[in-house]
Amino acid sequence: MTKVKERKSMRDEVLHGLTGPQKSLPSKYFYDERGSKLFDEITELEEYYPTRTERDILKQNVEEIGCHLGDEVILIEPGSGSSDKTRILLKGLNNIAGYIPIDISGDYLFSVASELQKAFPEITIEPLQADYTHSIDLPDSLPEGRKVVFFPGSTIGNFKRDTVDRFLSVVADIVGREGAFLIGVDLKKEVEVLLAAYNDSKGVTAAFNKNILRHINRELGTDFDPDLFDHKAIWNEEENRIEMHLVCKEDHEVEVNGTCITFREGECIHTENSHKYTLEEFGEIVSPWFEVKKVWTDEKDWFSLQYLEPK
Ligand code: AVJ
Repeated sequence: MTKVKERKSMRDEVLHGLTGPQKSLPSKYFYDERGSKLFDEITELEEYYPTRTERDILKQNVEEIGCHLGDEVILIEPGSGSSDKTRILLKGLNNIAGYIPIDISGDYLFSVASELQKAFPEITIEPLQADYTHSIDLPDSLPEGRKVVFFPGSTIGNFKRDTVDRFLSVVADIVGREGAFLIGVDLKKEVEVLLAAYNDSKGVTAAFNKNILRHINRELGTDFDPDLFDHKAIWNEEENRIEMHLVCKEDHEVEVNGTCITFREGECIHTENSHKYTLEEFGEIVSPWFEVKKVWTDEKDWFSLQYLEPK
């Protein structure tokens, strides 16, 4: 039942994206099983600084982070995936009473949650399968405590401005007046560093980018040839973001659910945005809902972990 609904919406989104004046595909479709593995590989690349930098910031400041979070914390993580960075908090702090990982991919979510429950028997772990971009309905049976949303990875950088605003208001809503928001935000830096992070020398990011076509082929029965496209990552100066595109290498056509899509040589499919902020810009963006109370960064100021409280 759900599967049919998901398929239909993927087909609609793909068709919508490929029939506009600038072809595009939603970046969430990078992440099938192979895509998630390729992303894990990206996080281990020398050029891809965000993951290791954020992990170091968490490790080096875990005690201070704990002081800001308070006494009895219910940690809520939208898009929890492997809960990798969260383990640093669960291990390093003794004030976490509950952990609610939220993810769209149920099987993975429940297996990670049961593994975590074994590793941290004193913490109440209640996984929630949901698409957090729409809204978040927390279970009624939550343990008592201060609700803190944890959103690492600078995933907020992938959202368009209206989605950022919607997400911030959802977070403000679920944490309530007494809650808090702990978020990882990638910062502006030299363009060369940014470009290398999204166009690595081993070609892992290129494979990751092209995988979106393989994923769509498998789900929708289409016949995209990933070899007819090149990976491209650019810095868009006006929009303050890295953009990933797939550049068509020769004229061809692909049928999507009865609609023929024409590709011209040199034409691009826009597959991802990754916005980079200054601390000032980010503070401005969250200001209708949150006040930035504390910022931790690395010594190069490449990445930030920010502690926010509702206004
Ligand atoms: C995990 C979505 C934040 O934008 O840096 C990595 C995804 N794309 N390399 C990012 C990604 C290309 C990543 N996010």
